[in-house]
Amino acid sequence: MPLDIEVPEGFRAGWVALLGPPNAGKSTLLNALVGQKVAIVTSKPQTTRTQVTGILSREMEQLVFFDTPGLHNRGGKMNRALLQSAWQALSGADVVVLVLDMAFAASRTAAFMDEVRDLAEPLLESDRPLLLALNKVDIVKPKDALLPIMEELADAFPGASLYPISALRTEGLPPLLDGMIEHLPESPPLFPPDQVSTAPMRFMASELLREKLFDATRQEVPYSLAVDIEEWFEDPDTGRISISAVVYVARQAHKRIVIGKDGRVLKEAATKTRHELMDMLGRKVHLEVWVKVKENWPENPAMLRQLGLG
Ligand SMILES: Nc1nc2c(ncn2[C@@H]2O[C@H](COP(=O)(O)OP(=O)(O)OP(=O)(O)O)[C@@H](O)[C@H]2O)c(=O)[nH]1
Ligand SMILES: [Mg+2]
Repeated sequence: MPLDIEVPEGFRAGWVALLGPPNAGKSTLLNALVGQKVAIVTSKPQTTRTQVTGILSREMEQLVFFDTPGLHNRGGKMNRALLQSAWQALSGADVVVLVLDMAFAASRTAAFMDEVRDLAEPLLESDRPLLLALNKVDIVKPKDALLPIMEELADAFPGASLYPISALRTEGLPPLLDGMIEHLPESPPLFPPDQVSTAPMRFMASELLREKLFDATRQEVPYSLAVDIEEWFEDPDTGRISISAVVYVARQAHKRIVIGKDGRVLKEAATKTRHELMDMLGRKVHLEVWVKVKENWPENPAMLRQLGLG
């Protein structure tokens, strides 16, 4: 629903879906476009698990971005739920931006093109305006390695515009933004101009803690982690926020890894999360974290629903 406020003639507002393979840099791009952190980023694939929104308000435009879980073809109940959430973003979008990892494309072109061709059909069928964000060009050497790949992409996505960018270094973003804006409908803003995300702080807190633990653990452990905020209390006198979080893991052995020797892994993750939250909220934060084993939760539909993943 557009907001009922006065705006200049010709104001545009709409929804932009950021889609792409795992680890392509979708969340990094979202944060770069919005100008602050609204989505968590790690070096591991399959970090994002839900549709995350970020809002960019400018003088004449408002862009509402959906960041989505990476598109891939691996099984499992949780993975299926993640894929569904990514493809859902397509139906509500005015423009679709397919984010691709050019460093991967340059080093393993055949594997890259196979992955990308699988995405072409549903994207072209959706009939939405499609832009290709060719990400991570900062680490492609030599630069002319990009040219043959760009030709193959232009063949695979007839009609799509190509934008070489570096989300990490915020390079090449203005032309990409202009490309998105071209396809937005004339509309008043959809959200108040000072709002950067639709996600509540509670969700942000759980995501930040998951990001720190995702980074600190290896192999299957990060994928068996989920964070639930059980309590959020704001002291009306002091303004201090007390948060109680539960980290769910799928096995007893994972619990030991997440806690770490003398509790060090968990303590460090909680401390980093607390500091980042205090910066975001401008308040004192007290954070208490528990780790619980929920056997095989990623295959448990009730648990997936409780965590907002089903
Ligand atoms: N060199 C370089 N690295 C980048 C760039 N953009 C993202 N990265 C890195 O790529 C990794 C994955 O970034 P994310 O933003 O989490 O990727 P994603 O597409 O959201 O991944 P999923 O949520 O797992 O699907 C991180 O280590 C980022 O720092 C870029 O432009 N250049
Ligand atoms: Mg992501």
